[in-house]
Amino acid sequence: MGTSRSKTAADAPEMPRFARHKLQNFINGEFVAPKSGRYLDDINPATEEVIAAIPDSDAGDVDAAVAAARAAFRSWSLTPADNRSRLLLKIADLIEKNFEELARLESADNGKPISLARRLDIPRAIANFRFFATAILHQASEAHLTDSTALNYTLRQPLGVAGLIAPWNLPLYLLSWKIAPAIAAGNTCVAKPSEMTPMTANRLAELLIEAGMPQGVINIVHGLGPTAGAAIAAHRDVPVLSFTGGTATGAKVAAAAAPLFKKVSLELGGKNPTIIFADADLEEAIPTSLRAAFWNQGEICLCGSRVFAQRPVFDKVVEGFFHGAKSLRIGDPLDDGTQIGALISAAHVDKVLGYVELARKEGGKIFTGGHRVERRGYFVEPTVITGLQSDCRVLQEEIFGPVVTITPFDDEAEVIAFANSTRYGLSSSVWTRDLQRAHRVAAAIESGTVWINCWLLRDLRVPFGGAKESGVGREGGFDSLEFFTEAKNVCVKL
Ligand code: TXE
Repeated sequence: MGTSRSKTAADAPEMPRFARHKLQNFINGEFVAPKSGRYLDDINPATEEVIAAIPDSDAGDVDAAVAAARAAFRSWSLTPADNRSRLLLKIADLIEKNFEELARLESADNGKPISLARRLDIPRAIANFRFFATAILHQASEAHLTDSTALNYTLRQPLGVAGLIAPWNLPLYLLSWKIAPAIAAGNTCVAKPSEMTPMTANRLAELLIEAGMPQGVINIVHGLGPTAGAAIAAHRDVPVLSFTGGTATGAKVAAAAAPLFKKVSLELGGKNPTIIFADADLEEAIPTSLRAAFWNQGEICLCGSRVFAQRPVFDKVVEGFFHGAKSLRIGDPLDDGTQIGALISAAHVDKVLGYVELARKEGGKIFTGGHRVERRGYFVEPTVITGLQSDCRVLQEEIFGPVVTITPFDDEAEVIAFANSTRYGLSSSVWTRDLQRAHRVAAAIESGTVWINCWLLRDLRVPFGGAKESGVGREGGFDSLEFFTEAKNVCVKL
């Protein structure tokens, strides 16, 4: 066992190299070993200990999973919506029943504070299954009457085997965001969690058996992106792909999918602006923007990592961030009171601290933070940087860690230009009491989501996705169900 991977600590040679859990792929309703017999280490980022061995799957394992999903497709796609709905609701109930265990697994695997796993990750996984279980009971299809000559109606049919590739930052939250609509719509699927965070996906597989999910409808293959992930993306019998991850990886997935004309949804990176106008309610704007910067150690694609504060309130905002960041409690993710946990890997710590170093070189002032925490595990202090120009690399590239920049602006036109200056366009927050300005700025910002006087208020019915290099396509609500189905027009001559 044990080829190491990027999450492995190069600086922890004394760690015991054993695995407490040996995970297997979940194919056709059974747990099976990878064909190669090879396994990877799964590391707890807060302790640097190996907590599991996971299959190092390759194209052969993906072939087996796709074959199982294909075999299950006809029967599942013909299963009445009401029956599919009941099974999804059962899965949601089982996640709820095992809530605390799943929250602990997520925290140990990802390094996130358990309080966050309890508040965000696991509730959202439950909500995803419940939402799509009930959404399919309320779908209507369109009809178009061509004068008195023909009636057209639209059939929305599932596509077959969906390939679902998820990242490590919100493991069960994002995996279930893909699995639930895919199977609710009548597809079967092959899902790959990130190799960094396989634990809750593995537990989900056990719960699928308990729920009585028919064999082959949901298959879970573990392994690395360039092998297992790439095999899913390029598989001829996978006509639809939903991917969440980095922009560079998204480009590879899109390239693999293009020659086969797959339907593709890509949710990619972000460099999201938080815009605080001078008339904003700072009592609300500062703590919420602080949360937007540092929740999940800044490892959420929707994090507001570029704060722009209008000049009259700039000092107040910087002061608020300074005190707020310093007061965040860094510690054992499994402690109830911890607010900042560990980053995902040693390599990611290096990447994040590399950007802090770059900020210094670019002329920035590290107001607070900027260091690795002196303790075992991949902990980095919440970091607040000022003094950088909007076009420098630190304000242009996704850092994906507990690092926020604060930049002053003079007027609306200037801040809109700052906000739109990156290649990303995922989300943004605008803080102002002026309603007309709020609507104006919302319309002018190039991003898939604009939050006015709030952050991360998510209604699962709304379209979700990115503009520019933050993604392609929209998911959420009926957008997800449309994505996971193909529209067919039936024209009947009258
Ligand atoms: O993600 P990857 P990584 C950003 C963030 C981070 C960077 C890289 O900036 O620092 O991306 O993170 C699978 N074909 N985000 O390397 O590689 C992989 O196994 C098919 C933003 O961890 O994008 C995993 O399951 N699949 C983000 C998934 O893709 C491949 C969340 C995501 O991994 C593959 C995470 C390939 N060639 C990181 N290569 C967000 N938008 O939420 C990898 N994978």
